[in-house]
Amino acid sequence: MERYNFKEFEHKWQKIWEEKKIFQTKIDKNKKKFYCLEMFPYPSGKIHMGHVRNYTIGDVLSRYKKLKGFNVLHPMGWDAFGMPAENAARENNLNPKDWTNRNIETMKNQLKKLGLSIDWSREISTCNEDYYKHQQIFFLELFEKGLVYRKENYVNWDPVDETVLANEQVIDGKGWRSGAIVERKKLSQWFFNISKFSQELLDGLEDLKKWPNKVKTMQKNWIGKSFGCEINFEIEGELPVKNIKCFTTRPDTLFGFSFLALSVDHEVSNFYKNNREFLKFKEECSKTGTTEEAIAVGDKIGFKTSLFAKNPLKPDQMVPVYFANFVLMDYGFGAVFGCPGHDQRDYDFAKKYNLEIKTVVRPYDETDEFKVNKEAYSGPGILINSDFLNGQKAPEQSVIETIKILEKRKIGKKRINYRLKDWGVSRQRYWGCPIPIVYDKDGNVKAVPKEMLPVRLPDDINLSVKGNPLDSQKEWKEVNIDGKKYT
Ligand code: ANZ
Repeated sequence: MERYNFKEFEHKWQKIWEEKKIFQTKIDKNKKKFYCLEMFPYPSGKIHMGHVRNYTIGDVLSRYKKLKGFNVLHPMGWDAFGMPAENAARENNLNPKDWTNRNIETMKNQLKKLGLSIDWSREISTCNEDYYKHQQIFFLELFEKGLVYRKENYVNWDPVDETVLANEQVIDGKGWRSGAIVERKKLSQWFFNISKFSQELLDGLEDLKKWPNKVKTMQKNWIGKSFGCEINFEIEGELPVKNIKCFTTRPDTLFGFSFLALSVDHEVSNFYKNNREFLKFKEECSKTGTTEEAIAVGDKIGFKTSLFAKNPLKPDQMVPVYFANFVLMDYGFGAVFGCPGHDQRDYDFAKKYNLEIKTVVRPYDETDEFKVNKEAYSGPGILINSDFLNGQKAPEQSVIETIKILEKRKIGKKRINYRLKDWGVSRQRYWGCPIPIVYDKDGNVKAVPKEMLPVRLPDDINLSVKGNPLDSQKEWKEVNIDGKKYT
């Protein structure tokens, strides 16, 4: 069996590159077409077979296009910032920069040995300041246009890694890397205002003619457009709460209303912040996990408030207001009107707390005597037990008709909701691109002037402190802009 001599192999390739410079990208103006391939690995250590497989595909395409007379650009990028580098550096008593650059060197040498046609004169690394300077410029341009903003938001907090986790990184209520029980924490964070473009993103899917339908459907669901209305419910009880707004896609089921449910983070929770029972309940809720899937399959639990909500279409009916674990704070208004007959989550909740289950929609092939049994009925049909709405076709006709009535009576109005959320940029740790924003002594935000960019990460860092190592970098944190002090 033939054995490869890698040293010889590497040497041979290096010679070819150096002598003939065959992979230096030169643009030939006579060639009409331009073809670009790109790879962007995370420099985790050494390359593995997954890299080899994917990069071979790029290499084959690049060579093929070159032979076909295209101008080919085959660059290389390192996605080099991120927490794993910081954690690995901490474990190995190294600086994240050294750890990352060492990995880049190793992986680069391995890729060179493979003889891939990468143009190494076109190499970037996201942790180099000549790269992240542009990232900071982009950030400031978005900031100037109001497309990036700061707000307080509930986040999944990993108390061990001391960082924010995306919903996808919370598995069974625990941090995917540390295994610690994830807490919900309110933090002030920066957001990209991507939800402003929800409709545009949705429309843009139509232009992606060659994309598989499966992928387009996933994108569509991710954007998640819902047509419905907001309803302003009148509230009675011992607390100074007069109204609560809910978003609903099924206002036509209002005659089946039997409770109103709030997220544990809804502003009404402020009245319960010293209530031991409520705090215990809130803790219980955080154990369910924070993803929509976890909430959907988990037990539905509630905490009864002293408030009651009035049915806007049937003013003599008052229903109890609960906090419930299945209501999300960051969708609609963080409040839901419960209709157990026609929504399964509401059905499970009503069964557990012995609340009324009213049938207000019957399937087309049933009589008006139809009663939901064992599970909610969410299919199409005819409205029943709904006074002046009886006989309407649900949902296509009945939803629109009910919205008209609610609008006329000034109780609600038409609303389109998107599930797509603004993109939070979490920077609680050291090894990432510094956000080019500073604060004056009153906490007011100031953009770092572009001439002062890049805001460099300090090299000399003590990783053994708990939390964000940048917090203890006093000298680095304090800056003087136009004679004024900022941090
Ligand atoms: C009452 C109702 C009756 C509903 C019924 C459905 C069926 P999509 O389609 O995903 O937009 N909802 C509203 N805000 C919520 C929140 N913050 N957390 C959890 N659920 C929330 O879903 C819209 C429906 O999700 C809304 O319509 C509301 O329940 C619920 F027979 O209102 B519905």
